[in-house]
Amino acid sequence: MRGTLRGEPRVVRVAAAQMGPINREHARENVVARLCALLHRAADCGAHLVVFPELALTTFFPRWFVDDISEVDHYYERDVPSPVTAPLFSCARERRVGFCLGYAELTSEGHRYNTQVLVDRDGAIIAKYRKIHIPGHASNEPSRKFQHAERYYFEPSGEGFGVWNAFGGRIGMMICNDRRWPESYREMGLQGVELILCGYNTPVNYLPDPSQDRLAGFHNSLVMQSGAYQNGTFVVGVAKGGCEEGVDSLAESQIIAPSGEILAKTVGNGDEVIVADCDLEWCKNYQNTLFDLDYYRRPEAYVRSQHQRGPRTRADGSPLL
Ligand code: CDV
Repeated sequence: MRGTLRGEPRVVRVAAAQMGPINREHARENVVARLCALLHRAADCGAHLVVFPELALTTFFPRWFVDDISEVDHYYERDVPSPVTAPLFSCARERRVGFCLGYAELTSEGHRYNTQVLVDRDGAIIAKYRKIHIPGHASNEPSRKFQHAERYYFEPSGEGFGVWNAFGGRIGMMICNDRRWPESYREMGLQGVELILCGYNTPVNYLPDPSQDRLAGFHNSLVMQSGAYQNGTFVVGVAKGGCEEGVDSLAESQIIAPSGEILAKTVGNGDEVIVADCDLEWCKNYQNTLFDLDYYRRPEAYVRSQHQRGPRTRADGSPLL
């Protein structure tokens, strides 16, 4: 009979450090001071790892369009750590707390990515992930109340979803819109992921279809809980919430178990820390039973998933191969 074969507990105490708004005029130094304060709060709770939101160093600048992209170069980091972000790395070293941080990256070759790094308890970067599913639009849409021009400001990563040995387990990362796609979780599931870290900025008003607005929180939990359960992994989703520059963003940061249950969830939409003990051995209850991927998956039946982007049908609705 297939069983869980759980070993000795491997507990990572994980903190989700939700942030409230960052406005345009907020200096990077002040934002880093806020991040340090959150890291100290997490450390006071005994956390080993603290997860910050997507684009945690700046306002969510894709909500404005500029014709000359170089005008917004100041929102991007050329180096991390840099003199301005170094204090966060020092805090991490001093408190022996690792962290995961999202920011806009401008490479020396001129590429622009929406990026997240994983930093160990010695303050050293051990992994970098660049966002793959870039939502929104690529040109100015003046009829919108606000822009979501991520497809103008960022290129999609071609590096795929990595999983790294860290914090005594298998850690993966994804960023915001990635969490809505089952492929993100499954790519990491196939590398034995046990803990997925995800920062997000999710406007509550989805302008292309306002009927979804009332469901923003439901959809947020729905995708992360199902991704966790279907791959037997913990998922940590961390928001930059509240009303930032007139745009309301979803909070509801949460830490989800491999059972799909929510272990901790924020109650407000400002700076707030929640903590959960994540015993990575719990993943085995699912990865060695119902979701034993090696035993039960049927990749030979999933013929379209790898190469086909969207539905392809003939006029009569029959599938096109
Ligand atoms: N930053 C994001 O990726 N936001 C998207 C919005 C545009 C839907 C999200 O999936 O939450």
